Amino acid sequence: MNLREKILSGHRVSFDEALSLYDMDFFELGFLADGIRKKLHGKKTYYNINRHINPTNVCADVCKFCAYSATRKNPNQYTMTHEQIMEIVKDAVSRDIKEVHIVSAHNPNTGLEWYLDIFRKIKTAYPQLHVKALTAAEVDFLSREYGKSYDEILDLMIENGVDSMPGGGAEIFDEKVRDYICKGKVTSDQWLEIHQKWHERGKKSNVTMLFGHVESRANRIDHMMRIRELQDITHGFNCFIPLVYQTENNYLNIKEPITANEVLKTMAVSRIVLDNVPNLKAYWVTSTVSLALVAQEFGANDLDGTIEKESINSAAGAKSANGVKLEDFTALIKNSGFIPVERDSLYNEI
Ligand code: V47
Repeated sequence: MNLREKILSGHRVSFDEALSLYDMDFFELGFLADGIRKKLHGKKTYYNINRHINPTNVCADVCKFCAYSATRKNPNQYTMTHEQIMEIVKDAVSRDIKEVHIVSAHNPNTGLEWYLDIFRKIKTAYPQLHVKALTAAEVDFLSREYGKSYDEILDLMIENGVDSMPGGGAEIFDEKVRDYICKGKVTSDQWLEIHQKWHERGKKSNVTMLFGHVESRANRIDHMMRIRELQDITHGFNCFIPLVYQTENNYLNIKEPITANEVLKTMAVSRIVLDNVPNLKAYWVTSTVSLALVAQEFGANDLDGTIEKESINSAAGAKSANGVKLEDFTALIKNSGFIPVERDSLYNEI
């Protein structure tokens, strides 16, 4: 059986086969990924109505790719009060927003309670609102900073109202690349361990991959393989999100942004490799809306959401600071030949 037949008949691909997909004819690769997408989701493209909140940019860690952290290139430090965060949430709820996605830098000055109490305050005021919060990188930071185990932090998150975990902080799992781009942050094994523990509590999460910087194609496949292996055990990842590296205002100094062709290939390869992760998100914030629409034909079935305010990727050059209008978003999906379907945070259709 050749690789094409193997994929068409639903067999799992090996590391070497996955790597060779990058050399396949571009449209053939797209066709194979699209076939898997169609089997799983037909022509539906999911989105949700969400609000990103990034409550502080003060960070104890130093990641070369990051333009958001206030410690170096960005001198404008901020830390929101809980009252300010609650104002944003109140406004979001009044406009029928279903999810808040709360991710912060690793601020050593706030205390553990500042990180956790806000979830309880949100849940108490708005029990129906889905709280997606704290990346595994933040969990690791809080555990180190406050002398608590991962188990203790994860239990505290649940007690305080966190519903699911976002997929940030995964970056690239290869240890050599990771050492170069974000030395000192949560390790790959720790990132996976934290998500495994979260899944063992019956909870769901997402998983990202930051690509288009110094990593090789083999590093990307290795990243996907490690996700596939854990997913076989826990089945806790809802969605894979390849994040296209944004080049501005950071210390990686990548001169040439990744090509659209390579982004689409990576989307398609991930749809084929991650046969046990149900959803593939084309995160328009980092890919641009236009490319995210094309990615729908290369395996992607989720375009994230309206976002409203975004600080991490827009600091590095993404045109996402003010989100997109819902009517525009759904019209774009329809006009590209797909069916926009609103979902909740756990991928139930609304
Ligand atoms: O982990 C930082 C990335 C991530 C840059 O789970 C950059 O639904 C590109 O994880 N260029 C945070 N990316 C965002 C994130 C996320 C986003 C949307 C949805 C979900 C989800 C998760 O942003 C970080 C890091 O990998 N990032 N700097 C940059 N220059």
